[in-house]
Amino acid sequence: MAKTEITQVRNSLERQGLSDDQLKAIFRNMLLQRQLDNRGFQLNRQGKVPFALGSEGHEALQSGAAMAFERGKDLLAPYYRDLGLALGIGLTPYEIMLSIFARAADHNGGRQFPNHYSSKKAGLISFSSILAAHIPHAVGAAFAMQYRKESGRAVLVTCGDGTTSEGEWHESMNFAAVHKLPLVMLVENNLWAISTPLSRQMGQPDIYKRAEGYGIPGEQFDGFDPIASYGAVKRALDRARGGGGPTLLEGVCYRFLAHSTDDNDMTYRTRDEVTAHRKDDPLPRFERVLLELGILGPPEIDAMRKEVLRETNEATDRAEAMPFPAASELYTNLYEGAWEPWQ
Ligand SMILES: Cc1ncc(C[n+]2csc(CCOP(=O)(O)OP(=O)(O)O)c2C)c(N)n1
Ligand SMILES: [Mg+2]
Repeated sequence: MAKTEITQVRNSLERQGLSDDQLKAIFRNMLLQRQLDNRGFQLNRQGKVPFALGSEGHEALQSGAAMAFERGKDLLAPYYRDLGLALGIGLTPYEIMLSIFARAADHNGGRQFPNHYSSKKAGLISFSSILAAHIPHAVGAAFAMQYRKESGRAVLVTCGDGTTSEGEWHESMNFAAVHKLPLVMLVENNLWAISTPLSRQMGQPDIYKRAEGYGIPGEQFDGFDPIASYGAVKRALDRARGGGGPTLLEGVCYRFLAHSTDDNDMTYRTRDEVTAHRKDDPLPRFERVLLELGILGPPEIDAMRKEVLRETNEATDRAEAMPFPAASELYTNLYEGAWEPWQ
């Protein structure tokens, strides 16, 4: 690794004020995210879950962003690829596994799509699979915070690059800008929207530049660097919490795996392209930074890896042993009272 990369985080200012413990927590989150990701794919191949989605390549972006989230105050309106954000704001591997296995004890009663987490306690808003549908909800939550004069709070809403082509995305950004809402729109630009590359998605590939059109601040950062992500999200959330209005952020990363277990990415992109991005894999890159800085040594990293695997195994076994929702619950939370649609 180039020496300059190390010196970038050597002093506390460039560490964006992150303590050693926070840097360790970020790395641990990244390891856990990748382990749980892999487990989802394994369970799918074993025929135990019908579907899994990976966030490989998004670990740095999400774990850094989660460190800027204030638990008990802020709200998170994520999208389906936000495993690291969910873990980073306090969801446990067991809660993640309950969602993947669609068990009754899941916060959505095992009735949501896998990877669509929610947690009232953690401030994680339940979201839809319909791209961008959650963004007006996030704007509504930010409007409520402003209306109720709840200063010191903000909404962090995320989406992928492809989702920025949706009408709701524009409408939400415009409304948030006009009303100076406490909102941070974090776009996780992984260069693909299933099989659609960025070049077929938009004429201007720098998504953050659209901020100027809304009259709000915009910032782009290296999504493979968790410290850069933390810094950008922290600045934007602080501004939003202090009444300074919304910000558009763009973290540039890469989707290393296929979109989900349901597609073969080799039908629309080349192995060479994926390999070229792999050399920037955020996990080994951040590990080298922590080793060079002396924040973690090889034995500690080894122990952390084992602990993360143990935690993943335990969460998998525990969730798998739980019951599915009862058939009698099929219409629960859908229809008022005891009304049954077939009557
Ligand atoms: C309105 C709508 N159109 C299409 C889809 C199908 N779909 C699901 S994910 C996806 C790609 C989204 O790409 P992006 O926003 O870049 O997020 P990424 O999956 O790359 O993280 C598409 C087209 C959908 N869920 N909703
Ligand atoms: Mg994408």
